[in-house]
Parts: sequence; C-alpha cells; structure tokens
Amino acid sequence: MSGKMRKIATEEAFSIPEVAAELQQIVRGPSTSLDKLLVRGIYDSGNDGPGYGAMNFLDGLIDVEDRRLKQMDDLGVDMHLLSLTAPGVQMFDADTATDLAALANDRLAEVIARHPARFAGLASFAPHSPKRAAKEMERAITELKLNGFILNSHTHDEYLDDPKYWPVLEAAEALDACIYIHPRAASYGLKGPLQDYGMDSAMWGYGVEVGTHAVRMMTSGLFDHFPKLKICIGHMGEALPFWIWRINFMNSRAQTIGRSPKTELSMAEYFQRNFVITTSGVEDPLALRYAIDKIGIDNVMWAIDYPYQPMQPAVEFMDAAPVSEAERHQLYHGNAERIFKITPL
Ligand code: 1WB
Ligand code: MN
Repeated sequence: MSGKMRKIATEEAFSIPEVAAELQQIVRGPSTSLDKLLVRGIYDSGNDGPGYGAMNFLDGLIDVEDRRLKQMDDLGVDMHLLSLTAPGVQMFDADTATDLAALANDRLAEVIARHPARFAGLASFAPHSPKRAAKEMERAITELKLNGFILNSHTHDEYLDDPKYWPVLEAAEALDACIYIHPRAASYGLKGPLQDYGMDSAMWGYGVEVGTHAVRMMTSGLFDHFPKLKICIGHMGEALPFWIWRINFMNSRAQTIGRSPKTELSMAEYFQRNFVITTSGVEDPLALRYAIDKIGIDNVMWAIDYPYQPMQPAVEFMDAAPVSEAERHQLYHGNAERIFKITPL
C-alpha cells in the first residue's frame, strides 16, 4: 500500500432528495427515454423495476458525510470529486432543471465547506437553457468555488456540437473549467439495439453514448472555435483511446471527399489537446497501461465510480497498477489537482 500518497477520486456520484424525488416523477411519467430502465430501479424500486432497488444505490448517493467518509478514512482515500449522478437534471423541463442544478450546486458547496480537505465538486447546469446555464456556470466557479462541470451526455437527444450550446462552451472555456461528460442512456435515435439484455447502461450503452458524443464534438470542428475547451471522459476514455487511430484515419479521408467538415487540426490532435480521461469503473491494468502510453500520463486520472463500484478494489487496482511511482502520483492526485484546480498539499 502506498499509504502516504494523496488519493483523489474523480468520478464520484452523489444526489440530493429533491432531485431523487423529481426522477421518481419522471419514471412514473410518459417519457420514452432509455434511462427509465435503470432510473426506475434506483428511484422507484417499489415498482416493477429490474432488480436495481436491491443494490440500494440511492442510499450511497444521498450519503456523503457519514458512511462514505468513514470508508474513505478506512481506505486512505483523501478526496472525492463529487458530481450529481446521471442523468443529473437533464431529463427535466428547462425551468425545473435550472432550479435543481442551482440547488444541487448550493448543497455541494455546503458539503465542501464542511470538509474542504475531503470533497471537491463538479457543478451541474441545465443545458436546455444555454444562457441561464452559462450564468449558473459562472456562479458555480466564481462564487461557489466548485472545480469544473458535469454533463450527462445528451439533453433531450441533442449533443454539444449543436450551435445552440455555444454559450455553455464559451462559459467553460472562459472560466478555464473542464466539462466532465458522464454517460446516461443512449438518445432516442441511438437506443434501438441497446434496449435488451442489460446493455442499456454501464455494460455497453453508456460507452456507446458518450463515445458518440465525443466523436461528434471532434468531427464537427467545434474545437476550432473553443481551442482551450477541456472535456473529461470516464471509463478509461469510453473506448476512444483504442479507436482514435482509426477515427483519425477515416476522418481525414471523410474530409477529403467532403463528408466531414474541414478542421484546423486532426482528430488525433483534438483528442490529445482537448480531452482528458479517468479510469472510473475500469480496473484492467492492460487498459490503463495502454491508455497512458497512447494519450500521455498527463491526461489520465484515477476514479472509483462510487457508489456504482466499490471503493476498495479501485484502490487496490491503482496501488498495484503497472506504472512508475511518478506516474502513480499523477494518476492518484497530480493531474486532478491541475485539471480541477484542487490545491496541492
Ligand atoms: C451504474 C453505473 C448506474 C453508473 C448508474 O446510474 C451510473 C451501474 C446512473 O453500474 O448500474 C455510472 O456512473 O457508471
Ligand atoms: Mn459514474
């Protein structure tokens, strides 16, 4: 055990009762979102949900300062970078989403104020109303001193390459704050074959959804307008480190024949310049070593994905990972301190 190494876990989920109650209403309402398969089990497990209630994730999401903190103590986990869990506020209508994002940010700032050495946080915003979102983003960084932003992929089936979201991207870039794109279930047009066999969520669908989101952002050329924008993706990069060579090759061809917009840089260059990844929920030493060698040790951070994945194996994984001690320091805390502006010890 590297007991003295600071350990900052960077994709750690929480919720508040008000958001949980609103999600229960969504589950009972007419939405045809694929998210309902999983969200029902967490927030309305008295219904006929597929057994997720038994895992009691809701308890682990609402509890921040009690059992979670004790477990962090026991395992030597110094800090959780908290984010409002998927689907965040994005299934709600614009006004509800705007209000609940602000409330969640206030609560998050209160938790951090009580435990400044133990928690940091990513701010929520309601992409539905991009201008109001930009205001909340500014408040979250300048007043609440939060550390970046959380976005749960699509919003009502729309993605960040849509020009309507430019105020959001402008705000993130101007505030020099990273947007963490966390999964939610695939959008309406993408969900067809992902609806069966439990493929909708963390097993496969989440990665397809966020990977698609990230490739849309790169191929649309939006990083030419926002060259300093930083996007974080979890789950060892949602397969993109493995695919980037082919994305790059085929995009270059698509640009040549006019099927993809002309861009100033190549896809591989955008991936290197504008993206960072975390290990959340992928405890595979070969995948970690590959990701580091492929995209650089400065671009990879450790995460647990609590409470959806247990803390102890995530710590054991990183303690034993096939990396140098200098690399382990960067993975465990150095990169998170730089990217999320957490004061080094
Ligand atoms: C699970 C994982 C469920 C995540 C989630 O619900 C989220 C799961 C919002 O493993 O069932 C996640 O964040 O990886
Ligand atoms: Mn997660």
